[in-house]
Amino acid sequence: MDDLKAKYLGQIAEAADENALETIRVSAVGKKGEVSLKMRELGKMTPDERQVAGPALNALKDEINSALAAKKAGLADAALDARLRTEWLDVTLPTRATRQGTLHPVSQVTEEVTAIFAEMGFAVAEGPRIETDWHNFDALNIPGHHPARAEMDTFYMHRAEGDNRPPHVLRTHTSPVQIRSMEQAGAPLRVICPGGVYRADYDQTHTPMFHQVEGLAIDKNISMANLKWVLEEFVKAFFEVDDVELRFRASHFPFTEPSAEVDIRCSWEGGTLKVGEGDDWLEILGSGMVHPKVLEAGNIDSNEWQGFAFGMGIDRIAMLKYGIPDLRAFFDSDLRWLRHYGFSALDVPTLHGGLSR
Ligand code: 2NL
Repeated sequence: MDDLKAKYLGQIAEAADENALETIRVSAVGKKGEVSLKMRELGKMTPDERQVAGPALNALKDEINSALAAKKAGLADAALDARLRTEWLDVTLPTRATRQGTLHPVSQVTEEVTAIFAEMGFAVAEGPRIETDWHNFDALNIPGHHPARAEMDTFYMHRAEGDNRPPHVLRTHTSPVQIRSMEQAGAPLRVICPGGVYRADYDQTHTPMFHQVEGLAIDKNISMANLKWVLEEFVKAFFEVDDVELRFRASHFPFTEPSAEVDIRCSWEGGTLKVGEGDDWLEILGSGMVHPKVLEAGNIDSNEWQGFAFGMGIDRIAMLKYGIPDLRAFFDSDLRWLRHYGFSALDVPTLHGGLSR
């Protein structure tokens, strides 16, 4: 029995893995194992012999079983230790220096414009890109026969055969969002509406989808003077200059009366734009006092309330501010372009922290 004990405990100590342990268990204490066979021989012994051999065999079986269990636990611990040694991570290492992605200039400039107007109390409103013909045109004092509809190069949605209602359109400006804001919130109102718009036009300076931001302020006693101040504050903050000179040129839009196009004084010396100095003028936006018919379309009493409105191209002011030469590249999804002109997603534009860095 001492030989058996020495043999199996020795084998268990040497076992390299769980499979080896199982083989040892079967050959020692399994049904046909050496210890089990010895136990079967107990029946042939004399009672005196059995009295000695029985407890001794049981003790041997218990000892082998606990040695097996202890070795199994030891092997599992060693396996875990080995795994943990390969899975370490130095949490004090710096993060990777390569930027994985960048903010598109359109997103960056939208954030900048939003931060500036938010400071002046304007909320941001969004609306559907597929619009009713009424919200996109009629509500803005552009009736069915109006030449502005033809000029806009509108994309029309499909209507089923025999359905004679006017088709929906891809919005040609973000003005319909402001009509919806008037309908929903009423007066007084201060909103800006940035977003994508669509016109069937494609050349060096036009893409069939581009971005606009329009602004609307409605209150009692609002005048062109308020418009001028708001736009001056905007231009100074956006182009990050201390002083600008604005030039209002009389113009015409169906939705404003009077209407003005706004230019800013600038220079193009050496091919780069400088805002606020020089002898050139740069057109950056259109504006005016909201036409009474447009207020009425938004369910606002035009005898009690007035408003100013303005609109500008986000892509265009992004090109001007960041010196991006070709509009069409905005929508090519070229990774080299995106890495070159893109912005860090972590530098959120704020007026106090800086718009661009
Ligand atoms: C431009 C000119 C403009 C507006 C947009 C507007 C909106 C409402 C009422 C009245 Cl709801 N006006 N928007 C007004 C004047 C000009 O945009 O050149 N955009 C790129």
